[in-house]
Amino acid sequence: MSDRITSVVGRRVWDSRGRPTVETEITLASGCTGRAIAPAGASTGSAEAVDLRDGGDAFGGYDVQSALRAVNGEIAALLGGRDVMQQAELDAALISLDGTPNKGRLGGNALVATSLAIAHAAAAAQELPLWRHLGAGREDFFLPLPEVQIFGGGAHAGRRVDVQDFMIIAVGAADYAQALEWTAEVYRAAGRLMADAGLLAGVADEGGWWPAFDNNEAALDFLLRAIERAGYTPGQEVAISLDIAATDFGRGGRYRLARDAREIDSDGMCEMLLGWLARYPIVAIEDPLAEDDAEGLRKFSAAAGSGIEVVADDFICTNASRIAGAATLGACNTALIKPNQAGTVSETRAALDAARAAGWQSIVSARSGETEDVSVVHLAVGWGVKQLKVGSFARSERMAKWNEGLRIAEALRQTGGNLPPRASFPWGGA
Ligand code: 2PG
Ligand code: MG
Repeated sequence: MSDRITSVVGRRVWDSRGRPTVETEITLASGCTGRAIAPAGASTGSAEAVDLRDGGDAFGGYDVQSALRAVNGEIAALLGGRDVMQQAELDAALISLDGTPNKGRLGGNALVATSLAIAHAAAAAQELPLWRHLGAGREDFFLPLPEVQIFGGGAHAGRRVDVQDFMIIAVGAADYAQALEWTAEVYRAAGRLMADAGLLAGVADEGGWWPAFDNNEAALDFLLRAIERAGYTPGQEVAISLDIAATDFGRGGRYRLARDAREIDSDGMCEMLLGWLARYPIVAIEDPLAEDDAEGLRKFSAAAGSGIEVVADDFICTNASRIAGAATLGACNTALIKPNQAGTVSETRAALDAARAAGWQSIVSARSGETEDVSVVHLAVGWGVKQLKVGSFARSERMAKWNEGLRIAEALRQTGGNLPPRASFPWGGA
């Protein structure tokens, strides 16, 4: 089938941090529509597609009028009359229209909203949910295992602690719905512990509790206690995962730990993190070293071993050739997949394929600046990605995504939503 694009509209909407962002809405000859909203990161890798902002005084310089002009002008003219079913061809046309290596002319935000809107419109034209359209030809759908933030730190909490995401993964949950139930209990227990200790001070950017701790390890101790207080066995039922987001405080092999009031080198970082791996039930650790510290990432990955996920975010920026390079180097073993880092659906898919070709695990991820857009959940299910990271278990831009998974499980007629077998994860044991 084919269905022609009759209109492309870019409009300004607002994200979870109260900043402007780009929404693209595509209408087809059949009358079907598709729309998507660009998210935005706070701790960004330098090789990400450019999040085009206007600068100036309005809205802290974050306005997106130039990206919107691109959508409503050049991009609308390019896409008008084209067949919406040709995602790869349309993405390639968008990339060459932009003409820069980093999507800096039209804006990665303009492109990702448009590319995702094309996918939504194509799904609507077939009267399919997006996950089923993206997973065309597959029958073995499952839900991704949630990776959920309990304490938010780093750039998401005014650098109150250095580590950005203190997360849990309900590794022992029987299904997706149970993983959310266990997460809800741990999130609540963590809040109660904070209140008991007089440390409750609201939430950080992604909904995780504000990290009013004296140092990074205090956060880890609280997290462990929260898992126990909620009644789960740490490691067996609920494990810890971390996003160190080390690019934010490391450069040139030096790492400045503000809360611990010291500066350490790359080996010192490795040693500290390996100590945490030995003492806490951690199954995944993201960006343990900065994006400019390939050798540190290689050394850390070798020392951490294959039983834990060493997740690359800033180092690969959802880029297929960067993933291939990282795999050759032996740096990391898991790819964080963020559509707006790549800029189009096709490049996001290419990054996932590169990770799979390298034998890596993959995690689809949202950003710290989010909206009601739930496209990432559909990408994870449609493409058979085993894990999903969308921030904490609070605030509707996060809950919209966890809840969408429940609806998809129901559409699949799977009670609670099947999860990938435990043995298929690095920590699961073969
Ligand atoms: C990350 C994300 C999500 P940001 O670093 O993985 O936690 O943060 O969107 O700010 O880059
Ligand atoms: Mg990250």
